[in-house]
Amino acid sequence: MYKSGFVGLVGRPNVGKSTLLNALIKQKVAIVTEKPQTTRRPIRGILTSDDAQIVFVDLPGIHKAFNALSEYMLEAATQVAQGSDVNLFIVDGSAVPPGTGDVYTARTLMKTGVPSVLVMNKVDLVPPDEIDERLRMFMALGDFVDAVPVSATTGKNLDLLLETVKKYLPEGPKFYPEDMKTDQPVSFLVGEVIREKIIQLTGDEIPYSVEVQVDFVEDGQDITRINSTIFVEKESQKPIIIGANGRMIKQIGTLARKELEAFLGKHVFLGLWVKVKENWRDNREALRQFGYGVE
Ligand SMILES: Nc1nc2c(ncn2[C@@H]2O[C@H](COP(=O)(O)OP(=O)(O)O)[C@@H](O)[C@H]2O)c(=O)[nH]1
Ligand SMILES: [Mg+2]
Repeated sequence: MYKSGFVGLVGRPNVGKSTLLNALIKQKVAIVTEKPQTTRRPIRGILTSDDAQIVFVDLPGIHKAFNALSEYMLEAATQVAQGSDVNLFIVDGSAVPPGTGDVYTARTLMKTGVPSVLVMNKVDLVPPDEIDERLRMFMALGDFVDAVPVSATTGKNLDLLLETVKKYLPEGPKFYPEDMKTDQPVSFLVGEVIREKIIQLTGDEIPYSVEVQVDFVEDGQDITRINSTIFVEKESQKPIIIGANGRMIKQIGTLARKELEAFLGKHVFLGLWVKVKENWRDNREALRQFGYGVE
């Protein structure tokens, strides 16, 4: 019997959802940073094996909304969780006791009625003799069908997690070709890689204010030409992205280009531009233009 289905990765920001997705798929399909709320849209990663095709959906972290963008993020996460076949409730095992963010997320998950598996991530940071007790603390937050302690960074128990997920998947066909690991278009991945470098290289104020739009990806014989625009919210943020003598934007461009060259297997010419879109995170029209499906 072949099984298939959609599995939501649900949890508060920064518990390691995107890291876990990349580890399960064995390819970077979602960007990872030390800062919370990096993932803004659902990202699908596809894992095909002899007995199942699992479509993992990395979701924005569940947290209270504070602007139009975070309203979109919360709504997208909740909607996907409602439509999944199985949800993974991902928590950070190194952060106990569970916080209000975990409680709120667990409650949101329980309301979906979809079977939820507790996944306690970052066990590489947990003393072995405390694992069971911490699992119990998180189990108490809801009615979970199973619990698996894992480490997305060391790979511990990821096989066990896959076996557990398969138990709860329905019988079904392959939805995607076997060799497909994500259904995101290349241009989306390009924008995300650039955004990741900006988040990693700039200070506290910038990461959340940045949106990256890819203007074109032109695939030539030996070189891929990419033009991309970085949007910030205020004029005063432009010089931070550009840096003294253009050093910051150069560094962003170099790191992004190297990663994209490795991914595409080709030379990349990357043109970056910086523009201001006033207060875009609270501007529904701007959000729509940027492709966030806000009503
Ligand atoms: N020690 C440890 N760190 C992890 C693990 N998984 C993720 N992280 C780190 O936690 C941070 C947040 O990860 P990310 O995947 O972006 O979290 P997300 O916001 O839930 O998607 C990053 O700095 C990761 O490197 C893990 O299993 N062990
Ligand atoms: Mg993420």
